[in-house]
Amino acid sequence: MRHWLNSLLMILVCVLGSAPAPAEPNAVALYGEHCASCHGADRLGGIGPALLPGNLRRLKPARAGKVIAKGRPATQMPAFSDKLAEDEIAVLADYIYQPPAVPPNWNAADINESREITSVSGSVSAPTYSADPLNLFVVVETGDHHATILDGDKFAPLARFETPYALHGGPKFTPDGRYVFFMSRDGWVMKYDLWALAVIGKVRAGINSRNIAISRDGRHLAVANYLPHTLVILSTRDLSIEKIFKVLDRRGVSSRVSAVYQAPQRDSFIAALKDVPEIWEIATDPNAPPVYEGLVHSHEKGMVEALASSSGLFALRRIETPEPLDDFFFDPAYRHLIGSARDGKSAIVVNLNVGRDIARIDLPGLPHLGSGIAWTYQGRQVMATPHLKEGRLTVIDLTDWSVIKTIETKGPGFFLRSHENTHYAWTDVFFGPHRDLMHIIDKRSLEIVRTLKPAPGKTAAHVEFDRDGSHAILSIWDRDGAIVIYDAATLEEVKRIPMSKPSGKYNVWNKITFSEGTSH
Ligand code: DHE
Repeated sequence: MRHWLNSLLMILVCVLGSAPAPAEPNAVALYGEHCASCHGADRLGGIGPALLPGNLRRLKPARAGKVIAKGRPATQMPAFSDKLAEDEIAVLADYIYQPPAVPPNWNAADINESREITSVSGSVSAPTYSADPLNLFVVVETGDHHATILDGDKFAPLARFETPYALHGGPKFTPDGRYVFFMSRDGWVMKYDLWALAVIGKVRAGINSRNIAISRDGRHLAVANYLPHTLVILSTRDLSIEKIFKVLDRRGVSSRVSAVYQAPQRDSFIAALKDVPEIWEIATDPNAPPVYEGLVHSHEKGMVEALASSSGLFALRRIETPEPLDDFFFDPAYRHLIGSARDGKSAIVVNLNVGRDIARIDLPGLPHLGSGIAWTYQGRQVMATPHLKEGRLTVIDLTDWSVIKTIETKGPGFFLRSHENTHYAWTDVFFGPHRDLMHIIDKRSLEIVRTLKPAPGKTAAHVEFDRDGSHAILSIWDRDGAIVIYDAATLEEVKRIPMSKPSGKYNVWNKITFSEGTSH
């Protein structure tokens, strides 16, 4: 009997073992059939965003599966749950986080081919509305990838238009305040005419980009890229390429560019490099004096070149630092910068004139120096920075780099804002259970004097003042969000306008005059 049963079991094991296994869904084929038409056969993006690991860093893999299944409301991303089985969705969600077999490139030909320009100089000779063109706000709404132009006196929208997907960083304005440039994380740069209230054109300058900076004279726009490792300079006139820097340090090591900034007093761009211990300064003055670099190792040519030098427009000066530095704060004279050290616990002060580091400041809790602002406190110039990992604001004396006060907050913050004409600085509590709070700090006492809760349960973030500093505008960071306008002196709410996740807002006057209370 036992023998008979064993034989039966053997037969069953053989039959089951030889049954064909269900076919594994093929990610490449599924991608080609369902995704490539919008996101590009090479995953570099098309109507939809690029689907590469670097571009997806802010989307958790578990969430990616949900987006494929359910789509994204208010975008062109449809739901696939009726077309694809669960395992097919899982395979696709995994596939888009795999690096492509060949690292994608984006060269001058790709940039040129992407360029679309409708009109170079704009179609009007004066603003087409009666509002003060220098007191407009540009509000970036990342909820549905639009921007709103707001009259800064009446707080009434003048125009609303579609932007490239996932804008990041502040838009940059020409010195006369007429044109504004936006950048998306997928590398698209868009030019908009604030007089005609019309899009002028766009170009894709990279695959995964960080931010843009405009030169002091408003002629050149620098684009910082993670992918490829380039810093691209465009003409602001027609978005054509002026120069592409392949980013290699003196030893020939390639690097991503974390960010690029305008240094107005120096007439230059300053770039933070992510992977190498160098800061780059690029002249935007056509008469810039020569920069001698000494012996330079040329990785590409495999040799040492003697006394490399450059002068004039786009001359490159390299400042070596003890370690790669990120996320810069500049003092108001642009003589020094403070950059975050790798350990997330300290910052390094670099004197840009002499070209070397001069101090290290203990700043535990990952300071967000890019959001730092400066003002005068008891006759001294100070700056304050929020921290991304700890609930505090640190106030630093800009004359001796000492920490003069730590202000405890209800949680880690992201942005900090003020204006020359107000005694208050506004800082959010971006992360954690208190993300719906906004602290108001008196710049004279360095104390929190009021805490607002504009929309319970919803993140309150990013404040910008109007031209004369009499009003502060705050964002309710939600798809079903709003901007809330406050009287900057009484701290009372004046108006609320519904918007779709208004991530940041930017006042033309404060930007073009480099107001000390705002980002530049
Ligand atoms: Fe930003 C500005 C870097 C995540 C919203 N952010 C900047 C700038 C840099 C930077 C270098 C300055 C650029 C400029 O204005 O020219 N940001 C980084 C990061 O390294 C970080 C931490 C990780 C990353 O994913 O890149 C990061 N940033 C975010 C977000 O998650 C935010 C909150 C939402 C989003 O839209 O991505 C965000 N960053 C912003 C905003 C600004 C910004 C709104 C412009 C601030 C300003 O007032 O000028």
